[in-house]
Amino acid sequence: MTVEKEHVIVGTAGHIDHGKSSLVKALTGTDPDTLPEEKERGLTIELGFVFMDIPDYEKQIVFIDVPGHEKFVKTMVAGASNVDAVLFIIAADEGISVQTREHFDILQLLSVCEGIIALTKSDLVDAGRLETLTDEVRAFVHGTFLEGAPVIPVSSVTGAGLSDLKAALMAAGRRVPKREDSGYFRMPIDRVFVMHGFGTVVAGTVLSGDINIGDKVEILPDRIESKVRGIQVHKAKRESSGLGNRTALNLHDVEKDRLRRGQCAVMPGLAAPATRLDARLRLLAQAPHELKTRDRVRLHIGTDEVIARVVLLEKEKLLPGASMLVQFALESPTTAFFRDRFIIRTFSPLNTIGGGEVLDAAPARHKRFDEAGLAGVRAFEGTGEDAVEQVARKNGGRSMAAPEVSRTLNLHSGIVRAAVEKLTAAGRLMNIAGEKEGRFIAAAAWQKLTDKAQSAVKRYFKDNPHRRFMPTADLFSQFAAEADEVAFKAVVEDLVKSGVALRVEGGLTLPGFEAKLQDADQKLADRIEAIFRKAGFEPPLEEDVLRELRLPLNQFRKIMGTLVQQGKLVRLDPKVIYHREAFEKARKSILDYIKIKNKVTIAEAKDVLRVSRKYACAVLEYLDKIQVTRRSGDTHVMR
Ligand SMILES: Nc1nc2c(ncn2[C@@H]2O[C@H](COP(=O)(O)OP(=O)(O)O)[C@@H](O)[C@H]2O)c(=O)[nH]1
Ligand SMILES: [Mg+2]
Repeated sequence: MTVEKEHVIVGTAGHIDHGKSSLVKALTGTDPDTLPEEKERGLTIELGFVFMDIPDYEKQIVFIDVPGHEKFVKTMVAGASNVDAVLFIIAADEGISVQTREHFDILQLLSVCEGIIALTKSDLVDAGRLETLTDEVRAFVHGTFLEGAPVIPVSSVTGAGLSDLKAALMAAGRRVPKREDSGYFRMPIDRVFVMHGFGTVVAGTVLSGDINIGDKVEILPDRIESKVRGIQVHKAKRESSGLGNRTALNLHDVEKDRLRRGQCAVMPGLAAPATRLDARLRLLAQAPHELKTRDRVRLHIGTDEVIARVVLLEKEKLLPGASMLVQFALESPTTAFFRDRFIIRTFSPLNTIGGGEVLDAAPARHKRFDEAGLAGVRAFEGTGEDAVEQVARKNGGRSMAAPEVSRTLNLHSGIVRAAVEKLTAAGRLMNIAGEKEGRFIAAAAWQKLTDKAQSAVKRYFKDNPHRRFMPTADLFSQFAAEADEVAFKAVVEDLVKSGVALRVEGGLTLPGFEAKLQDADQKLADRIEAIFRKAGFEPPLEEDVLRELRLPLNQFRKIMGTLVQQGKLVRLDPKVIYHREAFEKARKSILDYIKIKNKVTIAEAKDVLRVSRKYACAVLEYLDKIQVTRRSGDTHVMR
């Protein structure tokens, strides 16, 4: 396998006709404008991708050349959304122009933090003009990420300044930090094409994880499942590709017309399509007007563009220059992750007016101005730990493990594990399944569940004083919607440990609680008990007792159930019920027999108890069931 040089993705930016594409060509020898229409009109329409070969350089510079025309800002944003650095271009003759400003706003909103400024067409102006423009540009970028960036006059026509620019690009490339890797494959798609003999291809920059030939991928938000048939990096075939690399994937069995820029190729199951986004939105100071709730905007995220309504969560209006927590209600789904950057534009005129950071890509609908809800959204702005805790809180009583949180936040599992450890130590998460499995729920959810379980158990015995215990399944059914089994078991464990409830066979009871029947029922119960006591090892069928007592079926069942729950009667199988005393006597006789003979058969049990086969079977099988004995071929032996 060839080891790729680490890619440094450099996006061009700047006003139309300022010489962006010409400069990329002058630097690399390759024209980024490849479409016939682009050549004819001398205008960049599509993103152009050009690799710059510098043999002795340890990294691989890749240019994404963007269109400068105002009609194609959308394409520019798709190109700029994942760059490592910008080559910011201003023509020496024209100076700072409309899209110079707009592109610069976009770069800042997308949090690009490395760049170089090239003053192009230096051959058209004199030294004095270059000097004044340099001052102007320095003032323009003052206080931004480009404040200390080199400003280099160049000419693509004469070649002046190109070697300085190349040196500056290499230095900037070295400064670009390695991208943080969540480890989960994700690549926003910026190009889709069909290659002869290769099939349908999607291309983009890998933002996290690795991809190998044969891997399954999912195309979001459309949930198209496919498999990687081939991989190309830098126009060469590869077995795999990874973080930061410009990558083309040949997809198995997907028609081109189901694919488009804006989709995202991910590890299958990594995320659900996003239909709402919680975010911090900042409005540019020069935005032409304030934003009101329910305003419609174009949201550009990753390489995608969707239409959304903004719900302002904190105040009635968002003023230019201010920021606020918002929820975007998307008119069509997109793909988004925690901490993704985005920009928003208005419809007409088409203007970039703001941008920000995604906090929650799968939020519930929020009530506006609701402090409790807002605190949850804000948690995603805090430390990584706050975000991890908030993911657990959102999950309520459904327990999670670190890898699930790691996928939800698209953060490396190591980071999440460390956060979980700290949060557990601080009592903000409850570890509920021991160290090994490491499942947890938020402490607040834990409190809610244990409180609810306590009152549910108490209420059960208040409502059902004739019951000796509450079946665990009855309790669980009350939690089915809000807790999973792991959390529920931990809650029950806690009830028992804290002495609120006692564990008995089949369920829970309260300490000191005794099942009671009402007087009339109690008299009947005594009669029934007497019938079974007297019957010894050969008790009657239930229906015979029922017939004898002439009771309504419901009442009879309730009394029988209570007698069984109270332990006065023992149900050996659906048909055979022994009085407790008879059962204990039978048990002793059988066990005494086994002690001498080491085993007992049904025929032997018949003789020992002097009963028919039916009863002998029932006794032996019940002893197996309660794990006093076990079956071994035709015999039963001690366990
Ligand atoms: N004199 C001169 N003309 C240039 C230079 N760079 C580009 N141009 C011209 O400016 C026009 C626009 O260039 P282009 O690279 O397409 O600009 P883009 O829209 O920013 O990509 C073309 O006619 C180029 O020939 C330069 O350094 N000197
Ligand atoms: Mg161009």
